[in-house]
Amino acid sequence: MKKLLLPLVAGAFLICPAVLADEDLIAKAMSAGPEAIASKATIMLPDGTVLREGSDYWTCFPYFGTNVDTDPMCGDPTWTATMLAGGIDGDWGNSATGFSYMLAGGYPHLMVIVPELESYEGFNTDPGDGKTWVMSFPALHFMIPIEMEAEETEEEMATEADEADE
Ligand SMILES: [Cu+2]
Repeated sequence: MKKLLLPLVAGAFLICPAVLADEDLIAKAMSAGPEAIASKATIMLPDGTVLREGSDYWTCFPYFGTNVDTDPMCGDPTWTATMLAGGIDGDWGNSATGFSYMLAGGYPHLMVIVPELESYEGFNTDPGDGKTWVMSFPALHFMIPIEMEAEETEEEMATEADEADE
């Protein structure tokens, strides 16, 4: 009996994405971009399913490919079209310049893809050192760190309050 249960449990995990409520997916997608962008953006799943119609400029995704644990992203038309054409694992082609926000992940950043970039030798590849970094997966693109000012200010205020208490 136990042997039968294991595959059933594994199967339940596989259908997890479908179980996530649309509101949760939309909220997750919107967390990737600045409020002014996210509030008007089209919310889309990686397979092209539209969860919420928006303007035709920014499109926010709650995750990439089939991995719901990946960080959400808001892309401009070039970025969105490039991603939908190649998928997260595909060859994006780098045929045009496009921009994308990833503000909700471990390293909040802006991403830029550029056309016909043949060499990125010498560019920083470490996302943790505060510099612009370059990543070649799934396609060559630059990442620009962004500090989340609201959170920082709250932290600073808390620190200042602590110091005032002492
Ligand atoms: Cu990124």
